[in-house]
Amino acid sequence: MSKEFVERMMETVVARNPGETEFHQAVREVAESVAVVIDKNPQFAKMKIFERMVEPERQMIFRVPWMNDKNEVQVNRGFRVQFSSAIGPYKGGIRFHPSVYLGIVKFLGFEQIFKNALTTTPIGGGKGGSDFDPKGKSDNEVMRFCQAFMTELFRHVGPDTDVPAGDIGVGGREIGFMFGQYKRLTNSYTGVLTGKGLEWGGSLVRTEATGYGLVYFVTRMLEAKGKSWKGLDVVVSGSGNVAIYAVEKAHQLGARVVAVSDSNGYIVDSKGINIDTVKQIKEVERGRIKEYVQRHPSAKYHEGCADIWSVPCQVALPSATQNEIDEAAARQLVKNGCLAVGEGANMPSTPEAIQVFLDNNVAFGPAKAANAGGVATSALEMCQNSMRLSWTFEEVDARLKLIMNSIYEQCTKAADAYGQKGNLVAGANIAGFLKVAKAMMAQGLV
Ligand code: NDP
Ligand code: 2IT
Repeated sequence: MSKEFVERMMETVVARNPGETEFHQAVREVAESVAVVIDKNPQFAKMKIFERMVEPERQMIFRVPWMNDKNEVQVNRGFRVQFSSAIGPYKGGIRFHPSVYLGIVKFLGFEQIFKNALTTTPIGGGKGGSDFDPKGKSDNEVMRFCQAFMTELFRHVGPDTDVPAGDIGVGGREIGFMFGQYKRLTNSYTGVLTGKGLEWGGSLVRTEATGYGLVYFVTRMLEAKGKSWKGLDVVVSGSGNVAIYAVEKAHQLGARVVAVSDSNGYIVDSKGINIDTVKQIKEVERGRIKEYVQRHPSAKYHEGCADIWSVPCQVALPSATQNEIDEAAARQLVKNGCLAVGEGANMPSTPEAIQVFLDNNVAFGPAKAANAGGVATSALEMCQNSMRLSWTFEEVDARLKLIMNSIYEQCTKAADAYGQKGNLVAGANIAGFLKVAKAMMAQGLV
Protein backbone atom coordinates (compact mmCIF):
# COMPACT_ATOMS: atom_id res chain seq x y z
CA MET A 1 0.00 0.00 0.00
CA SER A 2 2.73 2.48 1.00
CA LYS A 3 4.78 1.82 -2.10
CA GLU A 4 1.70 2.07 -4.27
CA PHE A 5 0.79 5.41 -2.65
CA VAL A 6 4.25 6.83 -3.37
CA GLU A 7 4.28 5.69 -6.98
CA ARG A 8 0.74 6.97 -7.58
CA MET A 9 1.63 10.37 -6.09
CA MET A 10 4.84 10.61 -8.07
CA GLU A 11 3.18 9.74 -11.34
CA THR A 12 0.78 12.65 -10.90
CA VAL A 13 3.38 15.08 -9.60
CA VAL A 14 5.82 14.32 -12.44
CA ALA A 15 3.07 14.59 -15.07
CA ARG A 16 1.76 17.89 -13.68
CA ASN A 17 5.19 19.43 -13.06
CA PRO A 18 7.33 18.21 -15.95
CA GLY A 19 11.09 18.76 -15.78
CA GLU A 20 11.06 20.05 -12.21
CA THR A 21 13.45 17.39 -10.93
CA GLU A 22 14.34 19.02 -7.61
CA PHE A 23 10.64 19.37 -6.81
CA HIS A 24 10.04 15.71 -7.65
CA GLN A 25 12.93 14.73 -5.38
CA ALA A 26 11.58 16.73 -2.45
CA VAL A 27 8.03 15.37 -2.87
CA ARG A 28 9.19 11.75 -3.16
CA GLU A 29 11.11 11.94 0.11
CA VAL A 30 8.11 13.29 2.02
CA ALA A 31 5.71 10.83 0.32
CA GLU A 32 7.93 7.89 1.30
CA SER A 33 7.97 9.05 4.93
CA VAL A 34 4.27 9.85 5.32
CA ALA A 35 2.79 6.91 3.38
CA VAL A 36 2.56 4.96 6.65
CA VAL A 37 0.79 7.89 8.36
CA ILE A 38 -1.78 8.09 5.57
CA ASP A 39 -2.25 4.33 5.78
CA LYS A 40 -3.13 4.63 9.45
CA ASN A 41 -5.34 7.71 9.00
CA PRO A 42 -7.82 7.05 6.16
CA GLN A 43 -9.42 10.46 6.73
CA PHE A 44 -6.23 12.06 5.27
CA ALA A 45 -6.56 9.93 2.14
CA LYS A 46 -10.26 10.68 1.83
CA MET A 47 -9.71 14.43 2.13
CA LYS A 48 -6.76 14.20 -0.31
CA ILE A 49 -4.49 16.00 2.11
CA PHE A 50 -1.22 15.04 0.41
CA GLU A 51 -2.63 15.62 -3.07
CA ARG A 52 -3.57 19.14 -1.97
CA MET A 53 -0.21 19.77 -0.27
CA VAL A 54 1.78 19.16 -3.46
CA GLU A 55 -0.28 21.73 -5.36
CA PRO A 56 0.78 25.28 -4.40
CA GLU A 57 -2.08 27.52 -3.31
CA ARG A 58 -0.80 30.21 -5.69
CA GLN A 59 2.22 30.73 -7.99
CA MET A 60 3.48 34.00 -9.44
CA ILE A 61 5.95 34.26 -12.31
CA PHE A 62 6.79 37.77 -13.46
CA ARG A 63 9.04 39.92 -15.61
CA VAL A 64 11.71 41.98 -13.84
CA PRO A 65 13.09 44.67 -16.17
CA TRP A 66 15.92 46.87 -14.87
CA MET A 67 18.80 49.01 -16.11
CA ASN A 68 22.47 48.14 -15.55
CA ASP A 69 25.26 50.69 -14.96
CA LYS A 70 25.90 50.97 -18.70
CA ASN A 71 22.28 52.01 -19.20
CA GLU A 72 21.49 48.72 -20.92
CA VAL A 73 18.08 47.16 -20.33
CA GLN A 74 18.19 43.82 -18.51
CA VAL A 75 15.31 41.34 -18.18
CA ASN A 76 15.11 38.71 -15.44
CA ARG A 77 12.38 36.38 -14.27
CA GLY A 78 10.86 36.61 -10.79
CA PHE A 79 9.00 33.92 -8.84
CA ARG A 80 6.93 33.66 -5.69
CA VAL A 81 5.24 30.36 -4.86
CA GLN A 82 2.73 30.51 -2.01
CA PHE A 83 2.54 26.86 -1.09
CA SER A 84 0.55 26.52 2.10
CA SER A 85 -1.21 28.88 4.49
CA ALA A 86 -2.65 26.08 6.65
CA ILE A 87 -0.90 27.18 9.84
CA GLY A 88 0.03 30.82 9.18
CA PRO A 89 0.98 33.40 6.56
CA TYR A 90 3.24 32.10 3.78
CA LYS A 91 6.84 32.36 4.97
CA GLY A 92 10.11 31.59 3.24
CA GLY A 93 13.16 33.12 1.66
CA ILE A 94 14.00 34.63 -1.71
CA ARG A 95 16.91 33.23 -3.72
CA PHE A 96 18.86 35.20 -6.33
CA HIS A 97 21.01 32.80 -8.36
CA PRO A 98 21.30 32.13 -12.12
CA SER A 99 20.13 28.53 -11.58
CA VAL A 100 16.74 29.61 -10.19
CA TYR A 101 13.71 28.30 -12.11
CA LEU A 102 10.26 27.16 -11.05
CA GLY A 103 11.43 23.66 -10.01
CA ILE A 104 13.95 25.09 -7.51
CA VAL A 105 11.46 27.55 -6.04
CA LYS A 106 8.88 24.76 -5.70
CA PHE A 107 11.21 22.28 -4.02
CA LEU A 108 12.21 24.98 -1.55
CA GLY A 109 8.62 26.10 -0.99
CA PHE A 110 7.39 22.57 -0.50
CA GLU A 111 10.06 21.74 2.08
CA GLN A 112 9.38 25.05 3.81
CA ILE A 113 5.81 23.91 4.67
CA PHE A 114 7.06 21.08 6.89
CA LYS A 115 10.11 22.93 8.22
CA ASN A 116 7.98 25.85 9.31
CA ALA A 117 5.49 23.50 10.96
CA LEU A 118 8.34 22.04 13.05
CA THR A 119 9.46 25.45 14.35
CA THR A 120 6.51 25.61 16.80
CA THR A 121 5.71 29.09 15.39
CA PRO A 122 2.58 29.85 13.29
CA ILE A 123 3.96 30.23 9.77
CA GLY A 124 2.91 28.71 6.45
CA GLY A 125 5.20 27.80 3.56
CA GLY A 126 6.38 29.76 0.54
CA LYS A 127 9.49 30.63 -1.42
CA GLY A 128 10.59 33.04 -4.12
CA GLY A 129 13.50 34.10 -6.19
CA SER A 130 14.96 35.15 -9.48
CA ASP A 131 17.56 34.03 -12.00
CA PHE A 132 19.31 37.36 -11.33
CA ASP A 133 23.00 36.89 -10.39
CA PRO A 134 24.14 39.45 -7.81
CA LYS A 135 27.80 38.41 -8.30
CA GLY A 136 29.86 41.10 -9.94
CA LYS A 137 27.02 43.65 -9.85
CA SER A 138 27.49 47.09 -8.31
CA ASP A 139 25.45 48.13 -5.26
CA ASN A 140 23.43 50.42 -7.54
CA GLU A 141 22.64 47.59 -9.93
CA VAL A 142 21.55 45.37 -7.05
CA MET A 143 19.37 48.21 -5.74
CA ARG A 144 17.71 48.79 -9.11
CA PHE A 145 17.07 45.08 -9.52
CA CYS A 146 15.60 44.74 -6.00
CA GLN A 147 13.36 47.75 -6.59
CA ALA A 148 12.14 46.31 -9.90
CA PHE A 149 11.56 42.90 -8.27
CA MET A 150 9.52 44.42 -5.43
CA THR A 151 7.57 46.62 -7.86
CA GLU A 152 5.71 43.45 -8.86
CA LEU A 153 6.09 41.39 -5.67
CA PHE A 154 4.56 44.02 -3.36
CA ARG A 155 1.00 43.26 -4.51
CA HIS A 156 1.33 39.60 -3.45
CA VAL A 157 2.96 39.95 -0.01
CA GLY A 158 2.17 41.60 3.32
CA PRO A 159 2.81 41.15 7.04
CA ASP A 160 -0.29 38.94 7.49
CA THR A 161 -0.21 37.40 4.00
CA ASP A 162 3.28 36.42 2.93
CA VAL A 163 6.57 37.41 4.58
CA PRO A 164 9.71 36.77 2.49
CA ALA A 165 13.31 36.75 3.79
CA GLY A 166 16.80 35.92 2.51
CA ASP A 167 18.30 32.79 0.97
CA ILE A 168 21.22 32.29 -1.46
CA GLY A 169 22.22 35.66 -2.90
CA VAL A 170 19.83 37.59 -0.68
CA GLY A 171 21.18 39.04 2.56
CA GLY A 172 20.88 42.27 4.54
CA ARG A 173 21.69 44.52 1.57
CA GLU A 174 19.00 43.03 -0.68
CA ILE A 175 16.38 42.90 2.11
CA GLY A 176 17.04 46.61 2.74
CA PHE A 177 16.48 47.59 -0.89
CA MET A 178 13.33 45.46 -1.14
CA PHE A 179 11.96 46.81 2.13
CA GLY A 180 12.54 50.41 1.04
CA GLN A 181 10.63 49.84 -2.18
CA TYR A 182 7.75 48.04 -0.42
CA LYS A 183 7.44 50.92 2.04
CA ARG A 184 7.41 53.47 -0.77
CA LEU A 185 4.80 51.59 -2.81
CA THR A 186 2.41 50.88 0.06
CA ASN A 187 3.01 53.90 2.31
CA SER A 188 3.18 51.49 5.25
CA TYR A 189 5.89 50.45 7.71
CA THR A 190 5.26 46.80 8.49
CA GLY A 191 7.14 43.57 9.14
CA VAL A 192 6.66 42.43 5.53
CA LEU A 193 10.20 41.04 5.29
CA THR A 194 12.47 39.43 7.86
CA GLY A 195 16.23 39.69 8.09
CA LYS A 196 15.91 43.47 8.37
CA GLY A 197 18.68 45.68 9.77
CA LEU A 198 18.77 46.05 13.55
CA GLU A 199 18.07 49.79 13.35
CA TRP A 200 14.87 49.36 11.32
CA GLY A 201 12.91 46.40 12.64
CA GLY A 202 15.34 43.48 12.46
CA SER A 203 15.89 40.97 15.23
CA LEU A 204 19.13 40.24 17.03
CA VAL A 205 20.38 36.71 16.23
CA ARG A 206 18.56 36.49 12.83
CA THR A 207 21.90 36.80 11.01
CA GLU A 208 23.45 34.02 13.08
CA ALA A 209 20.29 31.93 13.51
CA THR A 210 20.52 29.30 10.77
CA GLY A 211 24.16 28.42 11.49
CA TYR A 212 23.79 28.59 15.28
CA GLY A 213 20.54 26.61 15.16
CA LEU A 214 22.20 23.97 13.01
CA VAL A 215 24.95 23.51 15.58
CA TYR A 216 22.41 23.40 18.45
CA PHE A 217 20.55 20.67 16.58
CA VAL A 218 23.69 18.64 15.85
CA THR A 219 24.65 18.98 19.53
CA ARG A 220 21.59 16.85 20.33
CA MET A 221 22.52 14.33 17.64
CA LEU A 222 26.03 14.05 19.06
CA GLU A 223 24.73 13.74 22.63
CA ALA A 224 22.61 10.78 21.54
CA LYS A 225 25.90 9.15 20.52
CA GLY A 226 27.52 10.09 23.83
CA LYS A 227 29.69 12.78 22.18
CA SER A 228 30.23 16.52 22.36
CA TRP A 229 31.84 18.96 19.90
CA LYS A 230 35.07 19.10 21.90
CA GLY A 231 38.04 18.03 19.80
CA LEU A 232 36.01 17.08 16.73
CA ASP A 233 37.13 18.04 13.22
CA VAL A 234 34.36 19.57 11.15
CA VAL A 235 33.93 20.32 7.45
CA VAL A 236 31.45 23.03 6.42
CA SER A 237 30.66 23.62 2.76
CA GLY A 238 29.84 27.11 1.55
CA SER A 239 31.07 30.34 3.10
CA GLY A 240 27.86 32.34 3.07
CA ASN A 241 25.44 33.25 5.81
CA VAL A 242 24.67 29.73 7.03
CA ALA A 243 28.24 28.43 6.80
CA ILE A 244 29.88 31.39 8.57
CA TYR A 245 27.72 31.18 11.68
CA ALA A 246 27.85 27.38 11.79
CA VAL A 247 31.65 27.66 11.89
CA GLU A 248 31.51 30.36 14.56
CA LYS A 249 29.26 28.32 16.88
CA ALA A 250 31.10 25.03 16.30
CA HIS A 251 34.32 26.78 17.32
CA GLN A 252 32.68 28.28 20.40
CA LEU A 253 31.67 24.75 21.44
CA GLY A 254 35.19 23.38 21.12
CA ALA A 255 35.29 21.87 17.63
CA ARG A 256 37.84 22.66 14.93
CA VAL A 257 36.45 23.50 11.50
CA VAL A 258 39.13 22.54 8.98
CA ALA A 259 37.50 23.37 5.64
CA VAL A 260 35.03 25.77 3.99
CA SER A 261 34.24 26.45 0.32
CA ASP A 262 32.52 28.55 -2.30
CA SER A 263 31.33 27.51 -5.75
CA ASN A 264 34.87 27.77 -7.16
CA GLY A 265 36.83 25.73 -4.63
CA TYR A 266 37.61 24.96 -1.02
CA ILE A 267 40.27 25.80 1.55
CA VAL A 268 41.76 23.54 4.19
CA ASP A 269 43.31 25.08 7.30
CA SER A 270 44.38 22.39 9.73
CA LYS A 271 44.87 25.04 12.43
CA GLY A 272 41.13 25.74 12.25
CA ILE A 273 39.45 28.20 9.90
CA ASN A 274 39.89 31.81 11.01
CA ILE A 275 36.29 32.98 10.89
CA ASP A 276 37.15 36.69 11.10
CA THR A 277 39.10 36.36 7.86
CA VAL A 278 36.18 34.55 6.19
CA LYS A 279 33.74 37.24 7.37
CA GLN A 280 36.05 39.98 6.07
CA ILE A 281 36.39 38.31 2.64
CA LYS A 282 32.77 37.23 2.22
CA GLU A 283 30.64 39.73 4.16
CA VAL A 284 32.70 42.90 3.75
CA GLU A 285 34.70 42.54 0.52
CA ARG A 286 32.31 40.15 -1.28
CA GLY A 287 35.41 38.30 -2.49
CA ARG A 288 36.31 34.67 -3.21
CA ILE A 289 37.34 32.05 -0.65
CA LYS A 290 40.68 31.44 -2.36
CA GLU A 291 41.81 34.85 -1.05
CA TYR A 292 41.97 33.23 2.41
CA VAL A 293 45.30 31.53 1.63
CA GLN A 294 46.97 34.89 0.87
CA ARG A 295 46.19 35.90 4.48
CA HIS A 296 46.91 32.47 6.02
CA PRO A 297 49.76 30.96 3.97
CA SER A 298 49.68 27.66 5.87
CA ALA A 299 46.18 26.99 4.52
CA LYS A 300 45.69 25.32 1.14
CA TYR A 301 43.26 26.18 -1.67
CA HIS A 302 41.82 23.45 -3.93
CA GLU A 303 40.08 24.36 -7.16
CA GLY A 304 36.59 22.79 -7.52
CA CYS A 305 34.14 22.62 -4.61
CA ALA A 306 32.88 19.02 -4.83
CA ASP A 307 36.01 17.40 -3.37
CA ILE A 308 35.60 19.12 -0.01
CA TRP A 309 33.94 15.90 1.24
CA SER A 310 37.28 14.06 0.88
CA VAL A 311 38.68 16.14 3.76
CA PRO A 312 38.59 13.87 6.86
CA CYS A 313 36.14 14.97 9.55
CA GLN A 314 33.86 13.63 12.26
CA VAL A 315 31.06 16.11 11.50
CA ALA A 316 29.98 17.38 8.07
CA LEU A 317 27.73 20.43 7.74
CA PRO A 318 26.77 20.90 4.07
CA SER A 319 25.72 24.57 3.95
CA ALA A 320 26.01 25.63 0.30
CA THR A 321 23.30 24.26 -1.98
CA GLN A 322 21.09 21.34 -3.09
CA ASN A 323 22.53 17.93 -4.07
CA GLU A 324 26.10 18.82 -3.12
CA ILE A 325 26.68 15.42 -1.40
CA ASP A 326 26.17 12.50 -3.76
CA GLU A 327 26.54 8.79 -3.02
CA ALA A 328 30.30 8.76 -3.70
CA ALA A 329 30.87 11.75 -1.41
CA ALA A 330 28.77 10.11 1.31
CA ARG A 331 30.82 6.91 1.05
CA GLN A 332 34.01 8.93 1.33
CA LEU A 333 32.73 10.66 4.48
CA VAL A 334 31.78 7.30 6.03
CA LYS A 335 35.17 5.84 5.11
CA ASN A 336 36.91 8.77 6.84
CA GLY A 337 35.03 8.15 10.09
CA CYS A 338 32.27 10.77 9.88
CA LEU A 339 29.87 10.43 12.86
CA ALA A 340 27.26 13.04 12.08
CA VAL A 341 25.92 15.08 9.16
CA GLY A 342 23.76 18.17 9.75
CA GLU A 343 22.18 19.80 6.73
CA GLY A 344 22.58 23.60 6.82
CA ALA A 345 21.60 23.95 3.16
CA ASN A 346 18.25 22.82 1.78
CA MET A 347 18.35 19.27 0.34
CA PRO A 348 22.18 19.16 0.11
CA SER A 349 22.28 15.33 0.22
CA THR A 350 20.95 13.24 -2.66
CA PRO A 351 18.54 10.39 -1.73
CA GLU A 352 21.36 7.89 -2.37
CA ALA A 353 23.71 9.80 -0.06
CA ILE A 354 21.07 9.84 2.72
CA GLN A 355 20.69 6.08 2.37
CA VAL A 356 24.46 5.64 2.78
CA PHE A 357 24.38 7.67 6.02
CA LEU A 358 21.37 5.79 7.42
CA ASP A 359 22.88 2.40 6.50
CA ASN A 360 26.18 3.24 8.18
CA ASN A 361 24.88 4.55 11.47
CA VAL A 362 25.92 8.14 10.73
CA ALA A 363 23.63 10.48 12.70
CA PHE A 364 21.79 12.43 10.02
CA GLY A 365 19.98 15.74 10.62
CA PRO A 366 17.80 16.59 7.62
CA ALA A 367 17.52 20.19 6.42
CA LYS A 368 13.86 20.63 7.37
CA ALA A 369 14.80 20.11 10.99
CA ALA A 370 18.46 21.08 11.23
CA ASN A 371 18.33 24.43 9.39
CA ALA A 372 14.93 25.55 10.72
CA GLY A 373 16.56 27.95 13.18
CA GLY A 374 16.74 30.65 10.50
CA VAL A 375 13.07 30.74 9.68
CA ALA A 376 12.16 30.20 13.34
CA THR A 377 14.08 33.36 14.23
CA SER A 378 12.33 35.10 11.35
CA ALA A 379 9.08 34.20 13.11
CA LEU A 380 10.53 35.71 16.30
CA GLU A 381 11.31 38.86 14.28
CA MET A 382 7.66 38.97 13.11
CA CYS A 383 6.57 38.60 16.71
CA GLN A 384 8.75 41.50 17.87
CA ASN A 385 7.51 43.64 14.95
CA SER A 386 3.90 42.97 15.95
CA MET A 387 4.65 43.95 19.53
CA ARG A 388 6.84 46.89 18.42
CA LEU A 389 9.47 45.66 20.85
CA SER A 390 13.02 44.31 20.55
CA TRP A 391 14.34 41.44 22.60
CA THR A 392 17.99 41.15 23.69
CA PHE A 393 20.48 38.85 21.99
CA GLU A 394 20.37 36.50 24.96
CA GLU A 395 16.59 36.30 24.91
CA VAL A 396 16.36 35.49 21.19
CA ASP A 397 19.25 33.01 21.41
CA ALA A 398 17.58 31.25 24.34
CA ARG A 399 14.33 30.97 22.35
CA LEU A 400 16.26 29.64 19.35
CA LYS A 401 17.84 26.94 21.53
CA LEU A 402 14.45 25.95 22.93
CA ILE A 403 13.03 25.75 19.42
CA MET A 404 15.90 23.58 18.10
CA ASN A 405 15.51 21.29 21.10
CA SER A 406 11.79 21.03 20.49
CA ILE A 407 12.36 20.20 16.82
CA TYR A 408 14.80 17.45 17.80
CA GLU A 409 12.24 16.03 20.27
CA GLN A 410 9.40 16.18 17.73
CA CYS A 411 11.50 14.35 15.12
CA THR A 412 12.73 11.60 17.44
CA LYS A 413 9.25 11.03 18.90
CA ALA A 414 7.53 10.88 15.50
CA ALA A 415 10.19 8.50 14.17
CA ASP A 416 9.70 6.28 17.22
CA ALA A 417 5.91 6.36 16.99
CA TYR A 418 5.98 5.15 13.39
CA GLY A 419 8.57 2.39 13.84
CA GLN A 420 11.57 4.29 12.47
CA LYS A 421 13.59 4.83 15.63
CA GLY A 422 16.53 7.19 15.08
CA ASN A 423 15.52 8.10 11.52
CA LEU A 424 15.24 11.89 11.70
CA VAL A 425 14.33 12.15 8.01
CA ALA A 426 11.16 10.16 8.61
CA GLY A 427 10.63 11.91 11.95
CA ALA A 428 10.86 15.44 10.50
CA ASN A 429 8.60 14.64 7.57
CA ILE A 430 5.99 12.90 9.71
CA ALA A 431 5.90 15.49 12.52
CA GLY A 432 5.71 18.41 10.05
CA PHE A 433 3.10 16.64 7.93
CA LEU A 434 0.85 15.82 10.89
CA LYS A 435 0.70 19.40 12.10
CA VAL A 436 -0.23 20.75 8.66
CA ALA A 437 -2.60 17.86 7.88
CA LYS A 438 -4.56 18.43 11.11
CA ALA A 439 -4.90 22.15 10.33
CA MET A 440 -6.11 21.35 6.82
CA MET A 441 -8.67 18.88 8.16
CA ALA A 442 -10.01 21.53 10.55
CA GLN A 443 -10.28 24.23 7.88
CA GLY A 444 -12.37 22.31 5.34
CA LEU A 445 -11.81 21.98 1.63
CA VAL A 446 -9.52 24.94 0.80
P1 NDP B 1 24.69 32.67 0.73
O1 NDP B 1 24.37 33.28 -0.57
O2 NDP B 1 24.99 33.54 1.89
O3 NDP B 1 25.90 31.65 0.58
C1 NDP B 1 25.83 30.58 -0.30
C2 NDP B 1 27.13 29.82 -0.26
O4 NDP B 1 26.98 28.60 -0.98
C3 NDP B 1 28.25 30.57 -0.95
O5 NDP B 1 29.47 30.22 -0.38
C4 NDP B 1 28.13 30.07 -2.39
O6 NDP B 1 29.32 30.18 -3.14
C5 NDP B 1 27.77 28.62 -2.16
N1 NDP B 1 26.98 28.14 -3.29
C6 NDP B 1 25.80 28.66 -3.73
N2 NDP B 1 25.36 28.00 -4.82
C7 NDP B 1 26.28 27.07 -5.08
C8 NDP B 1 26.40 26.08 -6.07
N3 NDP B 1 25.46 25.93 -7.03
N4 NDP B 1 27.50 25.27 -6.01
C9 NDP B 1 28.43 25.43 -5.03
N5 NDP B 1 28.36 26.35 -4.07
C10 NDP B 1 27.31 27.15 -4.09
O7 NDP B 1 23.45 31.72 1.07
P2 NDP B 1 23.02 31.09 2.46
O8 NDP B 1 24.21 30.80 3.30
O9 NDP B 1 21.92 31.91 3.00
O10 NDP B 1 22.35 29.72 1.97
C11 NDP B 1 23.07 28.50 1.89
C12 NDP B 1 22.10 27.34 1.93
O11 NDP B 1 21.37 27.37 3.16
C13 NDP B 1 21.03 27.32 0.84
O12 NDP B 1 20.72 25.98 0.53
C14 NDP B 1 19.83 27.96 1.53
O13 NDP B 1 18.62 27.57 0.91
C15 NDP B 1 19.97 27.36 2.91
N6 NDP B 1 19.30 28.07 4.00
C16 NDP B 1 19.50 29.40 4.23
C17 NDP B 1 18.88 30.02 5.30
C18 NDP B 1 19.13 31.44 5.65
O14 NDP B 1 18.60 31.88 6.67
N7 NDP B 1 19.92 32.19 4.90
C19 NDP B 1 17.96 29.29 6.18
C20 NDP B 1 17.87 27.87 5.89
C21 NDP B 1 18.51 27.32 4.83
P3 NDP B 1 29.45 31.35 -4.24
O15 NDP B 1 29.63 32.60 -3.45
O16 NDP B 1 30.63 30.94 -5.04
O17 NDP B 1 28.18 31.33 -5.02
O1 2IT C 1 15.31 28.10 3.77
C1 2IT C 1 14.99 28.84 4.70
O2 2IT C 1 14.41 28.43 5.70
C2 2IT C 1 15.31 30.26 4.58
N1 2IT C 1 15.93 30.66 3.59
C3 2IT C 1 14.88 31.23 5.63
C4 2IT C 1 13.47 31.67 5.40
C5 2IT C 1 12.95 32.75 6.31
O3 2IT C 1 11.81 33.14 6.07
O4 2IT C 1 13.63 33.20 7.23
